[in-house]
Amino acid sequence: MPFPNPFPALSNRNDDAPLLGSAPLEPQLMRRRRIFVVVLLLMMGLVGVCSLVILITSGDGGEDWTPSGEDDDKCPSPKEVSEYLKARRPEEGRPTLRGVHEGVSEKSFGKGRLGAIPYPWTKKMLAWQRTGYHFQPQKNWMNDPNGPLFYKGWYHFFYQYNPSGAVWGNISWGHAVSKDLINWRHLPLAMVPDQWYDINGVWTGSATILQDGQLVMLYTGSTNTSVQVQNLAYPADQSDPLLINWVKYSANPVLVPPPGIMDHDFRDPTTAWLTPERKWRIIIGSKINKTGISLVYDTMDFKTYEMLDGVLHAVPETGMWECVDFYPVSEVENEGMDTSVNGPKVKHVVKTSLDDDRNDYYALGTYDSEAGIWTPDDPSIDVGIGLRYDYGIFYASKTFYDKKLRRRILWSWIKETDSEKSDIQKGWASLQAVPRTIVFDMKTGSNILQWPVKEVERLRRNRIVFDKVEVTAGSVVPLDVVSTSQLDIVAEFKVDEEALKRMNVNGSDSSYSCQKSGGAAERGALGPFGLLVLASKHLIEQTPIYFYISKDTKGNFKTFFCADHSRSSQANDVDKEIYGSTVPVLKDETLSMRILVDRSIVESFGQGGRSCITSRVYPTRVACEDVKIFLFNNATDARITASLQIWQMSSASIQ
Ligand code: DQQ
Repeated sequence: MPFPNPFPALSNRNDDAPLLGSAPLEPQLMRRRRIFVVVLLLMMGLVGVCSLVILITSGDGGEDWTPSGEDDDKCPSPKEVSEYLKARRPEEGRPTLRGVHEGVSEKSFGKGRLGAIPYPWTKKMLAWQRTGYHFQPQKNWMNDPNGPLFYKGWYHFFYQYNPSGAVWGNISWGHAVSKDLINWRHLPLAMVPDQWYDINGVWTGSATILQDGQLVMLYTGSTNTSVQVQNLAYPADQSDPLLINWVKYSANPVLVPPPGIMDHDFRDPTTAWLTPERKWRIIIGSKINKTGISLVYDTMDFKTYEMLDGVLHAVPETGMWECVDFYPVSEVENEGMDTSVNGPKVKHVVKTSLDDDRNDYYALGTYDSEAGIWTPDDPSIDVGIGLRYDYGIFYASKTFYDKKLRRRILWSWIKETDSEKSDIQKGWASLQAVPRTIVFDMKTGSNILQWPVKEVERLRRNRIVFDKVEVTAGSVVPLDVVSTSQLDIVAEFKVDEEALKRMNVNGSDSSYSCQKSGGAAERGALGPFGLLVLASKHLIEQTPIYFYISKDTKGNFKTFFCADHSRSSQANDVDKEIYGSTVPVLKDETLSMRILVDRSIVESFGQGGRSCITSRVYPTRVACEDVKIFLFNNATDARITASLQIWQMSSASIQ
C-alpha cells in the first residue's frame, strides 16, 4: 500500500504551470499579470523601506551603537554623547522579557533605568568592561553555576550557557576546568538541549560523588512542552579526569512534578546527602501559592525516587524557590564539611534564590538527620526574609565541598545590569563571582563568613601600604596608586573616639538604610566614610564603598556597609541603585573592608565577609582616562583614620 500523502492540498501543485519557453499567455491574462507584478513590486519596496527604517532606528541585535564618525578606539566626548542621545527615540530602550514565559525568573535586567536610551559604547569601552580574573566564557550569555566539584585533581565548573548569543536561551551546560579555581581552561559543552525532556533547556543541576567515587549529575530539563522535570546524567568515562563526555540516562526523566505542583515550579535539584539509613536525599525548589518550599526525595540509585511527606522547609510569602542549597558548617572549626556530615557542633545552612526579587537568602539552623527536620535558629530571619549572601548583584549561587583543601566553596552568577542591547553589542553577558570560602562566624554565632578563595592572592602584585591616613570630616583624599582597574584592597578604619561619644542619643539616624538613603552624598554625624573606586579624575564617575554608623533611640550603634552605584556611570540605561545592609561589629573590633576591583566588577567584603556587596558597574570614562582611588569621609562630625594595603592584580589565564 502506498504511504498516504500528509499534505494532499499541496500535492502536484506545479503540474499545470507553464514551462519556460512554452506557448504565450492570452493578452488579457498578460495585462492582469503585469498589473499584479507592479503592485507586488511596489508593496515589496514599501516593506523594504519600512524594514530599513526600523533597522536603522531600532538598534536591534548587535547593531553598532557608536555615534557616526566616532573612532571605535576612543571614548566619545560628553558633547558627542549628548548629541547622539538627543537623536534617539525613547522606545529604543524598551527591555525584552527573557525566561518568564518559560517559567524561570526574568533573565534580562528589567527594572529601574531600562527604558532609557542605550549609551553609545565604543569597542574600546566595552573591551575595558571584560574582567581580568573573574570566570567568564569567551563570548555569549552565561547564568547559574552548575554542578561544581573537585574530581581526580581538577576543579570542574559547569554553567548555564547560550552557545548562540548574548541573551538567555538555548540553555546548554558550558564546562571548564582548573587546578586552582582562578586559572581556567574551557572545554567543549558538557550537555546541550537535544532530548524531548530537555529540548527547551538543560537547566540548573548539582553533582554528587558517590561513596565509591563515581559521579552523578542531576539537572532540570525543560521539556518539549515546557514542563520542568529532573534528569540524570553521568560521565561517559569515569576515569577521565577532564570529564569531557556526558551521557544522559536512557530512562530520563527520573522525576516529574508531583501532584499539586505546577509544571513551571519544579527545578534545580541539590547535591545529595546520605541519610542515617544510607539513602541519598535531595531537595528541589518549588512553591505552593506564594509559599516557597523545598520538596524532599530519597533514592538509592538516582534512577528511582521516593517523595517524602512534607518539605525540608517552607516560608510563606517568599514565592518560588530556585537553586536551593543545603549544607553543614562547623561551629568550632574553620574547615568545610562534606554535604553528608552532621553531628554535635554542626549547623546547617538552607539557601534559596528567590525568583520574586532575584536575591540569594540563607538561614542557619539545626538539622535532625534522624527525623529529617531542619529548624532555623531564629525564625524572624528565616530563609528568604532575613540574611542574604550578598546585598548587591549575586544570584543562583551554589556551593560544593572541596575535599582537596577541606573547604566549602560558593559560586555565584553576577548578572548584567545594563541594557540587553549593550550586551548584544559587546557579545557577552554575565560572569561568575570569584569563588568564596564559606565558614560559620564563630564570633557572632549568627551568620556565615564569605571570603575570596586564597588562590586569588597569587595574582597580587606591587603592594602599596598607606598607614594611618587621616581623613577629616567632609574631605576626600586621593591615594597615590598606579592607574589600574584590577586591584585587591584591604582597608581598616578607626573612628575618632570623641565623635562616637559626642553622637547624640536622639536616634535621628535610627531609620537609616543603605537603599533608602541618599547614598555616599547623604551626610550623617558618623558617616558615610570609605573608598571611592573606579573614579575618574574629576570624580564625575565613582563607586563609593562605605560604612555608615547610626545610633538608635536606645543608644546602640548600628553599622551599615553600603555600595552606591548612582554615580558609577554616566550612561543612563544602567542600574544606579544603592546597595547594602547592616553589618555586625563586635566590641573592640575595627571596621574593615576588602574590595576586589576587576574592571566592571567590584566585590566588597565588610567585617571579614559578614556582609558582602557585588557591584556590576559600567563606567564610561575610565576606559580612556586614569583610574583613581580616593578615601572619603562625608561625616559631619568625625575624623577617620584609615590604614590600607593595595595590590595591583594580574589577570588570570582563562583560555
Ligand atoms: N536558571 C535556570 C533554572 C534556574 C534559574 C535556567 C535561576 O534552572 O531556576 O537557566 O537563574
